Amino acid sequence: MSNNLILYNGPTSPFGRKVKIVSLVHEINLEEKIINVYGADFLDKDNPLRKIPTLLVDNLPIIDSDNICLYFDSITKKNTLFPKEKYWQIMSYTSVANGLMESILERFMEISRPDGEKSLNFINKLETRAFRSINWLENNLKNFNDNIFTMDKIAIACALEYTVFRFTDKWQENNKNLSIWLENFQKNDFMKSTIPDLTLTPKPKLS
Ligand SMILES: N[C@@H](CCC(=O)N[C@@H](CS)C(=O)NCC(=O)O)C(=O)O
Repeated sequence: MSNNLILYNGPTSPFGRKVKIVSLVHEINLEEKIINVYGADFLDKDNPLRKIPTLLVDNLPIIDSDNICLYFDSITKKNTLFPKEKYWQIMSYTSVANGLMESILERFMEISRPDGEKSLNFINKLETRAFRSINWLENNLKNFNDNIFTMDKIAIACALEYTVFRFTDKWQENNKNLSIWLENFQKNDFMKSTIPDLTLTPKPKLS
């Protein structure tokens, strides 16, 4: 008998998009509940971090997008997105993509603060880290620009698109190869069907 899967997700989360894409690619049957995480007290008993995505497998919570992707990969009959020969590289590139998402998300939270509470130093640090990560991806493109379909590619594409949605597309001028790579990757149906609806952005809870 198969498990009952409930995925708590948000309308614009890049971490949630990554998980959603893996569920589509792996044809995982689940019930997705789009919630406003900033008011989701009910989530605390399963995930004390109160973050999305959170997956419930029957009563077992799986916390953090990477763990959820690995779980889906472990139950699918499709090809793995984490082939053994490239495992550590895939995990590390996925972590860079996650860090880029985090920088852009934190920057958005910081600029949403009222004047007087924002830290320009912190915003600068996050922007510098984001551009440094994108340049690094451009410089290391040959390591993930191959014909094997792996997890890092999904994470990198979600992170770059999120950067464009929430911050800037300026990086595309200086990172032409990465930009072309993204343009091609965006043609996948799973990218088109998961474009976030930014009009549904929940108002972040800043304290
Ligand atoms: N490391 C986590 C990060 C998830 C995350 O930061 N989710 C954000 C939405 S994009 C969230 O739930 N934020 C709620 C909050 O910080 O209060 C993962 O990979 O799942």
